[in-house]
Amino acid sequence: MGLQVYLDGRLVDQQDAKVSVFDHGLLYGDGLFEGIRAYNGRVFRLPQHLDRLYNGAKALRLDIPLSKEEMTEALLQTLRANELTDAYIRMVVTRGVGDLGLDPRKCPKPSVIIITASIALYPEEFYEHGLRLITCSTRRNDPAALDAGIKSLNYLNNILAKMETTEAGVPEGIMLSTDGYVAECTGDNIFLVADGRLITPPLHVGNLAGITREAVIELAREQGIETSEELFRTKEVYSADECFLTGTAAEVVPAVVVDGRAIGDGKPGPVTKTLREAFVALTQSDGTPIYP
Ligand code: PXG
Repeated sequence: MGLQVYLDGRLVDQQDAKVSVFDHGLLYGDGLFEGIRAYNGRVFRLPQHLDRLYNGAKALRLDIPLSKEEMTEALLQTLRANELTDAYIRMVVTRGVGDLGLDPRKCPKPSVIIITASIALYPEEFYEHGLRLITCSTRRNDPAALDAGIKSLNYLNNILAKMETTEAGVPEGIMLSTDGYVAECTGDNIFLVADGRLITPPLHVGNLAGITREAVIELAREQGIETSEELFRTKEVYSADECFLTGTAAEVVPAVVVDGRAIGDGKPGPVTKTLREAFVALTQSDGTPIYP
C-alpha cells in the first residue's frame, strides 16, 4: 500500500488519486492551495493556514464543501493513515468539474485534495552558509489584477521567476512589484536587518501573507527587535546588514549574496541566527496535535 491521499471525502492510494481533465483547477488554474508542515506530531499554525485558504476561497467565490473543523479532521486523519509525525502537507481546493467554458457556475462541486508526504529538508549548508539570490526580471502579480495574497493555482509568474534562478544557478530569487519595490521571493517572504531594525515589505506591495513571516514578526517583537513593514528597493537589500527568507519549507534561511553583492560581511548574521533558533523552537512546541 502506498501513500494515502485524501480526495473528496475518501482516502485513496496515491496511484488512484486522480482528478478529471474537466476540473477547472487544471483547465484554468481555478483553485487554491496551501503548503503546511507538521513537526514532532503537531501541525504548525493550522488555523492560520485554514484562514488564508478560506479567505482566498471567499475572494474567488468558491464554496469549500467542508467546514474548517471538518477540514482539520480530514487532514489529521490523512496524517494518521500515513503514520506521519513530521510532514509536508499540500492542501488543494479546485473549482471542480465543469465544461470547457470559463463559467464556474458549471462546476457544481469543488474538489478537496490533501496530500501528506515526508518532508525533503533543505541542505544544511543553506542554513550554515546562506543562500545566493538574484533579482528576477519576472515581476510579481500586480495586485490590481490579482491579489497576490490569494494562494491560487496560478503560479506561472513565480514559476517563470524560478526558472530564472535555476538558470543563474541559485536556489531563490527576489521578485519585484510592477513599480520596482521588493515584494518577496518565488516561494518565500524576505526580511532585511538594517541599523538593528528588522524590515519586511508590507502586504500592499503584492506578496503572500506568509504564515512564517507572521510568526517571525511576532518572535522578533517578543525579543525586543524593532520591526516594521516598509517598502524598499534592491539597493536597500544590497546595503542591508543581514537578509533572510521565510517560508514553510525554508523556515528561516539566511541570504548572503544578492545579485553578486555580499550582504553585510557575506555571512549569516546574528539577528538571523537568533530568529531562526526562536522559530525552530516554536515549531517544536506550537501546533495542532495529530495524535490526541
Ligand atoms: N511567498 C510565496 C509566493 C509563497 O508561495 C511564501 C511566500 C511563504 O509563505 P508561508 O506561509 O509558507 O510562510 C509562499 C509559500 C515550495 C513552495 O515548494 C513554497 C510555497 C508555495 C509553493 C511551493 O517551495 N511557499
